Amino acid sequence: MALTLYTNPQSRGRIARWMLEEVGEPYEARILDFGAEMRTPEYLAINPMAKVPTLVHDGRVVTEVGAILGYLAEAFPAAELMPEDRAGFWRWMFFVAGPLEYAVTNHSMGFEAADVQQEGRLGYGSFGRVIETLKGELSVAGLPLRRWILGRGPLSGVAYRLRPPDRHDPGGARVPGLLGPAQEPSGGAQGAGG
Ligand SMILES: N[C@@H](CCC(=O)N[C@@H](CS)C(=O)NCC(=O)O)C(=O)O
Repeated sequence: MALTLYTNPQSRGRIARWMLEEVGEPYEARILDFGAEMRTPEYLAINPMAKVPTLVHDGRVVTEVGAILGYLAEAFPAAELMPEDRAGFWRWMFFVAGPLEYAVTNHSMGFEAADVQQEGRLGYGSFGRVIETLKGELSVAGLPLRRWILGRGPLSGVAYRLRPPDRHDPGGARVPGLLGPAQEPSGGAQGAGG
């Protein structure tokens, strides 16, 4: 069994690395610098997107953070990283990898849909609605996403876009307006806070 993660500490790769730590199996982390090291013929043969992270497990390549997280959760069931609620797991995993990822990225670059027609064409609609959807899910005790982020149950990579600080990157950025990692809102189950 061989697990290799191509990554960079200042990248989404730290999300995959966090998940690997949760899996608990030995793995090799190959740190690639941005730029030339991600564009060598050897690395492009593994990931033609020239991006990190890339996981290689026994010769099989998995790219895309969400896919890596889902793959690891399924490949290592003993780590109990995939909750019984598969519907919630996949729903929120794809929500984070799709709408949340691109809403936050576009927002950070100053791009917003000009009108309701453009919102209709964007898979995430609007940044505001994405954040409100996430806040709504986090604010209701017992719902899967909130439990995975804040609760004591199995830690799930579905929280990955929140980028909690960890020992690989203590300064991880957070989605604005959401709770930080592992903090219960004051008043317990009542709200996601600001
Ligand atoms: N959709 C990819 C995004 C990966 C990605 O954008 N990685 C960035 C770092 S966070 C990267 O490798 N950038 C290097 C470059 O484009 O030169 C995923 O989810 O894994």
